[in-house]
Amino acid sequence: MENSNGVKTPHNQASNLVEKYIRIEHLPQIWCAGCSNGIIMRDIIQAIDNLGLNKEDTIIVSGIGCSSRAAGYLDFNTIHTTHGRALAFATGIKLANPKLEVIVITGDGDIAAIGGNHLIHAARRNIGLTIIVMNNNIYGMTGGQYSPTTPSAAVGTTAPYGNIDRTFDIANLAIGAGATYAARGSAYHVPQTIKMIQDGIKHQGFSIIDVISSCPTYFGRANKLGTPANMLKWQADNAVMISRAKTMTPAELKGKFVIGLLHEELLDEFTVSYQEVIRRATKIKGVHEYET
Ligand SMILES: Cc1ncc(C[n+]2csc(CCOP(=O)(O)OP(=O)(O)O)c2C)c(N)n1
Repeated sequence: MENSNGVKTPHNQASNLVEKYIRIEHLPQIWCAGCSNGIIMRDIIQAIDNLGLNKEDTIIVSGIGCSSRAAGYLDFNTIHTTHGRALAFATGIKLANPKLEVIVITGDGDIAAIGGNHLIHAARRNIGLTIIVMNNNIYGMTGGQYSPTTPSAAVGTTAPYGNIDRTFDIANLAIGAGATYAARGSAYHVPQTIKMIQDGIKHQGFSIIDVISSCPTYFGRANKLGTPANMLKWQADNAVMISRAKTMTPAELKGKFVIGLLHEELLDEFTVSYQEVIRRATKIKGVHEYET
């Protein structure tokens, strides 16, 4: 859509994205007023649109949670699975047809608590999936229980006197497990996050983009973080670009979060290696005689 002068306005670009990629019949969505998940969902479809991906070959997989509801709103081939198991379903889809672009949308609880073991093994395999974490530091859907990314000392409904667990850094956890692309964005940093998602989709191997999101209803209210706008301002004020973070001391980085491309390397992708196994297995000469 264009305005009367033939210029594409941001509003019209957004309308185009809605018409192209949103299942209007599933609206209104369930997210609370002020939730950042809608911003991140828009980042995802903008990245897909920029890359010109074919809708039929783009598969969106999600688990369970507020964030995982995105799979229901997006007009691709989508599957809304079970809590924590999105990566198991995504792995099956990618292995069945490696040509598909398989994108997982998940929450911090879904990917790092109940789904934590799937995360480390999918990363270790370097399977070509793109994971986008809407990381709101809390279990939103079930009422604000603390999650693996709830900051130490923050309050949740299951930690009314303050969380005593140390938090997971999801991107670094994935890097440690073998992810070959890891980046961190935030709901506030829209253009940067769109670029990270695009690069993650293009990457040949396991990619994860940890996007800091805000949940004003549970996390914000319990921790007295103010309005949704205050929570976005917190992201703006406390994000540090990776290039700058490298020059800062741990004391200077305390309470901040690092954004940008955190890790990228090229290693054998799992479905490619698996095709090689199939090739060898189909050349069986006898029951115990395999080509080496
Ligand atoms: C096996 C199983 N255990 C627990 C639940 C309940 N449950 C649903 S969503 C959720 C937490 C979601 O948190 P997160 O993944 O961080 O997503 P958010 O809602 O914050 O986006 C839980 C515990 C469930 N549906 N299935």
